[in-house]
Amino acid sequence: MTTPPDNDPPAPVSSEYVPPKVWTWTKASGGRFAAINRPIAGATHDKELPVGRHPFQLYSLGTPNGQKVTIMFEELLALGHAGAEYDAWLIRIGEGDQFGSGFVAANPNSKIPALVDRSGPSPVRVFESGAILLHLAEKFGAFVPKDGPARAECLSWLFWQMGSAPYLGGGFGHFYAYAPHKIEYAIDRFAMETKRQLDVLDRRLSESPYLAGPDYTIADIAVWPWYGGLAKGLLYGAGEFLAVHEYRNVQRWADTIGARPAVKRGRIVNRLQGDPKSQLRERHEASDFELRTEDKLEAKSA
Ligand SMILES: N[C@@H](CCC(=O)N[C@@H](CS)C(=O)NCC(=O)O)C(=O)O
Repeated sequence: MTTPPDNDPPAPVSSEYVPPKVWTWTKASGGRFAAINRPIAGATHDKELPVGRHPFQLYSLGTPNGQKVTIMFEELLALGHAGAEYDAWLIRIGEGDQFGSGFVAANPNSKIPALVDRSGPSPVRVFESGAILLHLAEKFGAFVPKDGPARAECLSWLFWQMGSAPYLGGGFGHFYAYAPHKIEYAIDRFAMETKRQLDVLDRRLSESPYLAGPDYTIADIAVWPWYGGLAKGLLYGAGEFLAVHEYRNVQRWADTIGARPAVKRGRIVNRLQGDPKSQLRERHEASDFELRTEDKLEAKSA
């Protein structure tokens, strides 16, 4: 038997999937999101987006990516920026709302969150949660340092989140919680990367109260819904598996941010899961927080 040279790929095990020459979309991939996954972009149906009376129109869902933006709006309003009033419309991604023509015009990538800024002479679309946070931070001069090393640090952590969270959500979360089969190789690979990312955060937060330094910024607002949720055992039921309690500095930071009143409000907007008392399906007025979904449903059916 000859030893293969180092650069040869390992020989496939006989039961292994052998990719064809050209991939084709012949069957649903299985798993939790099989019904909405497709290999082509663009709209599947005509549907205009509703427009409310506030300067900002947000089309979203209360997932970690959606929460970033509603937390940002609630923080801006809490700071006294009345110009940050917003309508938060519910986009049900499980039902394909993200493929309606109006949504695709707001975000050609067909993913929540999508924002239409109507505060100026003509509407401006903004998509990708990081771009939305930066757009709002610059517009209101809040939650982003103006210049210098502090700004560079803030943007570095903001973009760290954009690059890192797909390994947590699309990688670890998908294979640990949603894939139709448990594949050890995939879970192992992404658990390792997720723990490495938690350690990156933990080390940074051992030297600094917030990610960008002494102040709470859009970097924290972007990272908290993903990694704060993970640290508190709220994502994928994976707290014990990943031993999240070991990341003490992430725990401290997650608790501090979670206690902010604006965060408590923002995280329940457009939410469809969990305790009905902590779901505010759409937000059009500040007073909507006083009357949660369950109470509204009861009031309607009475
Ligand atoms: N990088 C994007 C990610 C957005 C994203 O993945 N959104 C998901 C929900 S959390 C979505 O809309 N998925 C619908 C789909 O893939 O069809 C951002 O930060 O805005």
